Order: sequence, then structure tokens, then C-alpha cells
Amino acid sequence: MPDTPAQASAIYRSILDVISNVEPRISGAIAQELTDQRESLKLIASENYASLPTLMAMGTWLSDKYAEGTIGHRFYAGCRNIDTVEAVAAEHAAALFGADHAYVQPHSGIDANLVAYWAILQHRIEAPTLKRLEAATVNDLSEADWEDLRQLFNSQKVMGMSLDAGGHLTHGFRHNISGKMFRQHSYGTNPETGLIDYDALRATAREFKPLIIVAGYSAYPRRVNFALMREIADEVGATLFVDMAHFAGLVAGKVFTGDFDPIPHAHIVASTTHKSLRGPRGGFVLATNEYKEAVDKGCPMVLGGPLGHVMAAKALAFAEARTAEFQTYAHNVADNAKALGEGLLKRGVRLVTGGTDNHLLLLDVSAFGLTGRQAESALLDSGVVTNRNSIPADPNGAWYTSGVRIGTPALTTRGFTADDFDVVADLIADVLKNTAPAPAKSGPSKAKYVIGDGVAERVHARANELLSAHPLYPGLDLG
Ligand code: DSN
Repeated sequence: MPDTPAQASAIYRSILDVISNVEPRISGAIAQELTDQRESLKLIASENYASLPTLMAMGTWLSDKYAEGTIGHRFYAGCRNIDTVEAVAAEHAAALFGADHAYVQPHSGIDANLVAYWAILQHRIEAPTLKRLEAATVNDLSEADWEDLRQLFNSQKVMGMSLDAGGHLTHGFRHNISGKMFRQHSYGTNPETGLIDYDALRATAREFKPLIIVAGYSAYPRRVNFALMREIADEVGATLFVDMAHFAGLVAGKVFTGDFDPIPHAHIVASTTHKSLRGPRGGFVLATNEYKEAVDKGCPMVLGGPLGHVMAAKALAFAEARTAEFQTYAHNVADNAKALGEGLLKRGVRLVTGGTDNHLLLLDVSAFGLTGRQAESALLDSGVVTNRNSIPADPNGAWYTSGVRIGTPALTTRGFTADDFDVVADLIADVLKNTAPAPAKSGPSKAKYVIGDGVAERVHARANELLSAHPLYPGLDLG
């Protein structure tokens, strides 16, 4: 990580003083969060550490401005600075990914996905219906025609990766709006290999005939062949929507190229900015020219006023991702994930799909007699922050699970190398091998666990050695 500019410590101390005058518990939590993040091995695959300029841009008065609408076409007066911020962010995003168009207003990944879904519905269903009925907008429709249009919206089909195979809630899961607003059918992975079975996917698509095929994941440790997904989408007349929230940094950093780069193949791409892309918390959408007009209607379709301060931070993060340093970072993320995987395999830890070719790994901890929840808790007690995750056909369900998901983006930002990740693998294996389920009233508990004497302390001490060698925001001293 780059050294923190000398004045940053004084600036942050002043900021915390000012906040403390209003509510010291908040300044306390902000300061404590830095300590906690500094002192733990952050392996949550969806987290990272944004740069100080990115964080600083969010603490500004851009937050105080309403700017519903789009660049140059706002429903409030006085938006010239938000126009600048949004235009610069969109320019950097489009250039970074080589996309026709970027829309940087979504507040989160779910918002970005909703913008994408409604842009597709608007373009594929609403626009042709209006044309057929010779109406310029839905305002021109009779109540009966408007009701027919609503029925049409509600009868569309989406096909995404199932949650237990590594897909995301927003890809059609029944407890998410995507599973309620669409008729949905999911595709999974091959039970033997854990990999996407494109032949089975094609057969399902031929039969189900979805309007939208969603590609992307939050817990699948492999690349996706987007060229093949587009071929399947074209064959069945579907729009290919890629949710690259997890791996946007690997696309930006040119780790995923050719068939594995979603941008040339998808009609529409949505993402978060804060995972492997290392920006502020937020979302964005990339679209082909065909979909750009519909995407720009994200506000007011599903979004409220854009967050000017976050769009400013996104602009900085996109600009940072356009550098050679970021490309090196992204390649290191993938190389480190491979090193971590190899380190775990040689220590007897089972990995879903047998390895990784992105930034994340999914550990099957059932061979240690543990649930994902027990493993996650024992690792946390030892200073290793992960999250439990279902594995395909998980017998323990989504709450206890049999898996733990880990990723390399955050620690790679701190400068961890492949050798460091081999040590991390050793620490994880040490905890898993020395943890056992605690007895419950009838049979072993799915939540409680016992760690062997001294193991958590030993792992903590070795983790601290690694963390001290790679300080977070080096030189930033809150006093
Ligand atoms: N919460 C994100 C993740 O951890 O992958 C997805 O929404």
C-alpha cells in the first residue's frame, strides 16, 4: 500500500475530534474499525480497502445535493457540480472497461441489478408494446392496456445460477424480488466437477426460453465463458446480463480477457464498485448502445436521488483502476488465490471445484466434521475473518452451511505475496484441524465448537507477524 501523505493523520484526527463533539460513540467506532481491520486477516472475498482519496471524497458536501435525473437533465436546480462528477465517473468507467456506455448512479449491487432488469424489461417489453399500441409513453395507455403491460412485465422469465451453486440472491432466488417479479429457472453446476455445465445450461435455456440469462456469481471459484453464454442467449432469443460485482477488478485489470471478459459479449453488465474493484460502496451499469437509453432511466425507475459524494469516489476508483499499478494488483489477486488454494490443498483442505481461477475459494469443511458456521467462528476467534457459505447440495442448508468462502482482494491490497498466502493457508488448516463440534443435547451442535488449547493464540501471533509486515494505510496515525 502507498505511504499515507504526512498531513492525512492530522486531518483524520481533526475529523474525529469534530465528530466526537457530537457523538463520541461514533468517532470511537470509526477509530476502532481501523484498528480491527488492521489487526485481522481479512479474507472476505467481497471486501477490500479503498484508497484514502476515495474514502475522503465521500466525506464531502456533495452528499447534500439532490440531483434526480441524468447528466444535464435534472429535476432540481443547481446540479452543475454533480453533473461534472457523474460525467467524469461515467467517462472513466466506460474507458476502463471499453464499454459503449456507463451509468454510475446505482447505490449498491442490488440497485445496479434492478436497473439492469428494468432496462431489459423496458427495452424488450415496454418499448415494443408502446409501439404496437402507438403510444409514446405509458401515460398514453388506456387503463386496460396499462394493465396488460403490467401482466406482460410479470410473466417474463429469467434464468440465473442457483444460490447453492454460487449464484447471487438477485439472480432469481425466491426470497429476493428477482424471484418474485420473474418466473425463474436456475442452472447449477456439474455434481462431479462443481463446474458450470454449459451443455446442460443450453438444454435448459432451449426448454425454458428465458427473456434474460444472468451470468455471474458470488461464490463460484472459476471463470465463466461469456462468449459461450452469449451464443446460448442468442440461440434462445435471451438478453445476456452479466453481474460482475465480484470480479469487476479482474476484468478491469485484464485478468479476464477474450471469452472471459464479459464486456464484448453481454448486452448489459452490472457491478459493485467496492469488491475486487477496490472503490467505495456502490454500483454501476455498463450497457451497449442498444440499452443505454433504458439504463439511463434507472432514476426514477428504481433509484432515488444519486449520491454525489459516492459518485465522486467512484470516479477516483475508476481512475485508479486505469493505471498499470492496478493491472499488476489484479494479476496478483488471481495469482495469490492460486497460491492460497495450492497451500490449502497440500494441507488436506477440500476445495469446491478443486481450486480457483479467480479471486475466491470455497472450502468444504465437512471433512473436518465442522459446519461452515463452526469453522467461520473458530477462524474469527483466531483473527481470520471469513464468511460461511453453502456448497453445492449442502446438507447443512444456508444458515449453518458446510462451506467457508475466502478471497484474496483485501490482503493483496495490503501487499501480501504468494508466500504470505501459503502461510495464511497454514493458519487456516491449523484452525480447521484443531477445532471440533461441541456436544449439544442430542448429537453434536451445528453452531458450537471447541478449539484446541493454544491454537487460537498461536494462529493470532503468526497472523500478527504477517499483518505487521504489510500495514494497512501505513503511516496513518489516529493518535
Ligand atoms: N454480500 C455480497 C457478497 O458477500 O458476495 C453479495 O451481495
